[in-house]
Amino acid sequence: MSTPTLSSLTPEARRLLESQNIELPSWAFGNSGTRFKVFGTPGTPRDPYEKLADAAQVHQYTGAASKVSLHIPWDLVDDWADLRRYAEDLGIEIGAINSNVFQDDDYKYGSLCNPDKAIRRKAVDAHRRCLDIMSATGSTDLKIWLADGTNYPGQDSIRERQDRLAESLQQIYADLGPDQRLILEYKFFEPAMYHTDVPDWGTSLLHCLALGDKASVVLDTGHHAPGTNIEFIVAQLLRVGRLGAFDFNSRFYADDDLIVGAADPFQLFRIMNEIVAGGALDPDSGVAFVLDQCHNLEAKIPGEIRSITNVQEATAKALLVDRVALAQAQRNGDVLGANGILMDAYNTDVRPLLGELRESQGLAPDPMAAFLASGYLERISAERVGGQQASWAA
Ligand code: AOS
Ligand code: ZN
Ligand code: ZN
Repeated sequence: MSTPTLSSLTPEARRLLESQNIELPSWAFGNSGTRFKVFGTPGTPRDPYEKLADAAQVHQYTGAASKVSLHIPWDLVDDWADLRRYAEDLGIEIGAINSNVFQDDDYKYGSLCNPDKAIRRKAVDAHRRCLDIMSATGSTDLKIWLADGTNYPGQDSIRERQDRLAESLQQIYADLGPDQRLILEYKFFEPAMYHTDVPDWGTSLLHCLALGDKASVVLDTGHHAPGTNIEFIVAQLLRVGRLGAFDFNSRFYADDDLIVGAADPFQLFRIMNEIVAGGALDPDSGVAFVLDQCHNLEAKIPGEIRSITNVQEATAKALLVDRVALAQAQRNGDVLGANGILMDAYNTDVRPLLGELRESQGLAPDPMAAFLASGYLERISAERVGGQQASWAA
């Protein structure tokens, strides 16, 4: 394939690439680590305002990351209207609100699935508070990931936990505003080790279908067993109109939360290929592209910039796939021809194209170099003392 340029793209491919927006997680800017050690990074934000300021840097240099997800209660503030204004002044918006019902002692045996009705009510109320925060911040997505599950066979009834989950989700769903939706994430294990209450896309989808049109599945790329064909799940959820959002990251072993596209750029391309083929790249498609990552060793703002450019590269390659020729090869049973068409697109260097795109948007062609030259990291390292951890867990 010849080197692509902006003018060689179809107008539709160019529009889609220009309008691509990837949401950033507030927790990526806080210190994080493993259960062995949390290494601090100089300049780490001390509150949600500073997390937003850092996120705005990522958007300033990439032009493709104008939203920030918040995690509640990690990101609690006194005045939500004030935080919203602050974000708007920075040129960004508040994205999904992530409910956190896994840190209180009360949630030891689960939250929405807990055998104790009073604790289930407490967890439902925590989600209602998230809905209030969404109304105050203009956020439309309530993102639910549950740590619920059991560690030992017989510890609790798997079946009854599903019934409790359905009932709790129904109570939350009933309180959604007209422009709000509920998106339900799945994860095959951890922290529960024997069974997890929402372990896979099928379980999430069943609950979403039972709830109604305003419920969709969140696919976190790190939450699958090794070898899982994630692009199949993408295609299937798009087919039934229930892919609500991605949590992008990379895994080598488990839920590693490394930079998206770092471990397996080919997998990321295959996922974006299904997105493009399914018409889901358009910002109005209802699929939110969100990062869910932690930067334990690397600097956080550059880590997020690299993540955005990795997603953009995979997307640009997916947009280069010659879909007419591919359909023809597929119809003709031309196995190697069809595979070759995908590989041609994957093996194309799209970095010059993306540089050209950024320049056409008034940005520097290399966002990482431009950010590193700006002096922002040095300034926050000198100004901020006592950075906040991404989570309360050590
Ligand atoms: C947990 O493994 C999930 O990926 C959630 O999305 C979680 O809320 C996020 O990773 C922050 O811990
Ligand atoms: Zn996630
Ligand atoms: Zn995760």
